[in-house]
Amino acid sequence: MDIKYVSTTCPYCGTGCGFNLVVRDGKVFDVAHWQRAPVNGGKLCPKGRYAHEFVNSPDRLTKPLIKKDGKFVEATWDEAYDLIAEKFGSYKPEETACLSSARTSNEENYLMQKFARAVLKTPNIDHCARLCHSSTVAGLATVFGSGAMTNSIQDISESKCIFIIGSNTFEQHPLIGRSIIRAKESGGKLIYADPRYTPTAKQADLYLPFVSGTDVAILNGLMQEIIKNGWEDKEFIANRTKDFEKLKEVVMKDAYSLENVSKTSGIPVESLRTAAELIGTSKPATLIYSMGITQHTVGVDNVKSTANLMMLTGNLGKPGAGVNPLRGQNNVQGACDMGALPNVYSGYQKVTDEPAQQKMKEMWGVDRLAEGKVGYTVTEMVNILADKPGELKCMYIMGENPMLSDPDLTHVEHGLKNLEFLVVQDIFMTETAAMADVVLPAACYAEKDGTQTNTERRVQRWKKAQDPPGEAKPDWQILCELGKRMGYEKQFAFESPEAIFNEVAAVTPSYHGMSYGRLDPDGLHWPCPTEEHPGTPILHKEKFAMPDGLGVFSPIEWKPPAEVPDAEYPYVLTTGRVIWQWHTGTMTRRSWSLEKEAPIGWIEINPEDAQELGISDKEVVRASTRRGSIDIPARVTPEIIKGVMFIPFHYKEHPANRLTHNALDPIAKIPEFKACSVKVEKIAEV
Ligand SMILES: Nc1nc2c(c(=O)[nH]1)N[C@H]1C(S)=C(S)[C@@H](COP(=O)(O)OP(=O)(O)OC[C@H]3O[C@@H](n4cnc5c(=O)[nH]c(N)nc54)[C@H](O)[C@@H]3O)O[C@H]1N2
Ligand SMILES: Nc1nc2c(c(=O)[nH]1)N[C@H]1C(S)=C(S)[C@@H](COP(=O)(O)OP(=O)(O)OC[C@H]3O[C@@H](n4cnc5c(=O)[nH]c(N)nc54)[C@H](O)[C@@H]3O)O[C@H]1N2
Ligand code: SF4
Ligand SMILES: [Mo]
Repeated sequence: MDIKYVSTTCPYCGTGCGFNLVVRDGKVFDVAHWQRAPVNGGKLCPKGRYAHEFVNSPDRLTKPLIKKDGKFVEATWDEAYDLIAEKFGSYKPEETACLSSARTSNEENYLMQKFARAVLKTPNIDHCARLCHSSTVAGLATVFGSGAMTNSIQDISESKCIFIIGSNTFEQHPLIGRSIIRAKESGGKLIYADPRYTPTAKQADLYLPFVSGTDVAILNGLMQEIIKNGWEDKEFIANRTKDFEKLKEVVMKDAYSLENVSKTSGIPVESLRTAAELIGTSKPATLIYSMGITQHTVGVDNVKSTANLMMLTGNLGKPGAGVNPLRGQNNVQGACDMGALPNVYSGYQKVTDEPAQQKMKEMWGVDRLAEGKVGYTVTEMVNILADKPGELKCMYIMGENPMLSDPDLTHVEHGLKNLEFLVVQDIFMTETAAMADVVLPAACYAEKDGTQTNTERRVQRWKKAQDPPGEAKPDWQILCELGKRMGYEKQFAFESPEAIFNEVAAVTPSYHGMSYGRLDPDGLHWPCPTEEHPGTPILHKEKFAMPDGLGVFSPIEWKPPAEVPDAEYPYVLTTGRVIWQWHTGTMTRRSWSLEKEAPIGWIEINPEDAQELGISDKEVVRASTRRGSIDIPARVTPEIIKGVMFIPFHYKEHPANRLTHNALDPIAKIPEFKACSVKVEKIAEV
């Protein structure tokens, strides 16, 4: 028996834990702790611990499939490539679109945007960051000049006050929870604001329950109380920021007095006062947020408000402080860094910037790109497909499952059906792949080399532990073979992920100093501009990444969600996750150790609401919004605030996104997954 241990990085969340894949006779069969892993020191959450279980699932895609007369037929790679090349070649560039994947490596994302821009010449390239932290990228870039986590996971443990708003950290980023526990052990206080009393709430010293969609009011209220008591950091405000007076004008309004904020949000005045005092007087304090802040029509406003609070209290540029958006997918930070976005090349070099276009044309050896034009976002692509049939005709989706993960699935389905040609490249037959004309079988994380960038901007290695099943191939190899087939021999002549990474480093200023040799074993935090540079765990130490170096305060008024409760739809519906499952469940639902813990969906209902509706625990009820209805078991629990209901979006049997609202933030184009209006009814007995 031949056993080997291959150290690699977890394929689930953006924490970026390391572990060993245990390989027996050439097949991955277990995960073992890797004690010196830089982020997690060997500890894992259940998803990491069981990340081997789906790898050799009998459901893995093993052969290219082409749809003929409505049925999939196995095909050779040559047949599949020829068909894709012929079809994509027959459309105008602007009629085509690509979705890249935060589940794949940096190298693969880099190639996908290169394929879109240099081969298809289309500006339409995006990925699931749109549904996730696009408001962070847009919001923090305008106040700090850089849209990423300002500090490292490690230094959260040095904080004296941790304010978590809209992140269920202990379920969704469990190993970041470990840094929070360390901070608590040295006397740090945890404040947690969330409509639900989650496992994260159980760790809190102060819990603030509130109604979804009232975040700006709460943050403004806290700032008013801090200013009234003189707890603001006057020196930091004077030296490092601008527009404080504009902020003051808004937050000091009567609408944001603690009494009024309490009425808007449902948080008791006393709790708000205690929170303001803790945040205003603890040094250093840090703020952590995630989807509860970003997934709103006011997502960018919410993000800017979190930045206002931390600038006001001088909590930037030092250990234990910062504004820390926790990135979701394992490589969503990297997919953004690589330019799998409609407005930037890798390293956030703007596509509208003439010198950047010129540079990319030269580096890639092409005389034409999809230059100068910002492409469509994921959410815009779906809207155009549904509402303006014929404008977009042909789409290539790598490693995303919008038929469960996008808002308003009836609308998504209608849109995707309007496509003339759809390619889906995945490791399993998903709801989206089922609608495709061609399905390409990809290798998963355990079957390829590469890099991924975690939420704290740390670039780490993936290492190949086994061969892919059947004829499946790594995404990078598929993209190279297709690029060459479409006439771009030289541009896609990569023999290995390392060769692709070297090109990434050459064209991307924040990755210039990186190479595979330097990434082992601890990875490097970008920006890492030269081969000697040690990487940058903490951003904005002396100045912000703005032309004048100053952070910008943004005066923001609270606005309610796009859809608010009324007589017909009287409750707020919010959606999210559970520790045991991952998004559309393709991987976790094929991991028996995870699936058995949470095998079915549910809707959380406060006992008072349940009583009014005559609903008992575990009863199957009908939840309806203006978009659709689903039947789903009720979980009657005091752990959700009255008036708000919650559904996890993992379950195809009870798809939350049949109900969600496709209303978008005007800047980030992120949908309002965290608040719409819902009614819940008993199902008449038959
Ligand atoms: N187990 C597991 N872990 C994951 C994932 C997964 O699918 N499963 N997904 C990963 C990804 S891609 C992401 S983006 C992250 C997401 O990580 P989180 O953002 O932590 O997860 P969510 O459950 O979407 O939402 C977080 C919290 O927001 C609260 N919330 C609801 N409405 C509001 C509101 O209006 N305001 C505020 N402030 N809070 C509100 C919810 O009650 C919930 O507890 O998790 C990552 N980690
Ligand atoms: N209602 C509601 N909806 C939401 C959210 C919410 O909070 N509420 N959150 C949103 C957020 S934050 C996110 S990030 C999105 C996630 O949305 P998606 O990205 O669509 O969800 P996943 O299930 O992670 O889909 C990833 C796909 O990649 C495949 N895959 C895994 N590894 C590989 C690989 O190496 N190669 C290839 N080619 N494929 C691979 C998986 O099998 C899966 O089909 O969902 C969004 N949708
Ligand atoms: S915390 Fe995230 S990266 Fe770490 S083991 Fe769990 S899912 Fe994987
Ligand atoms: Mo996400």
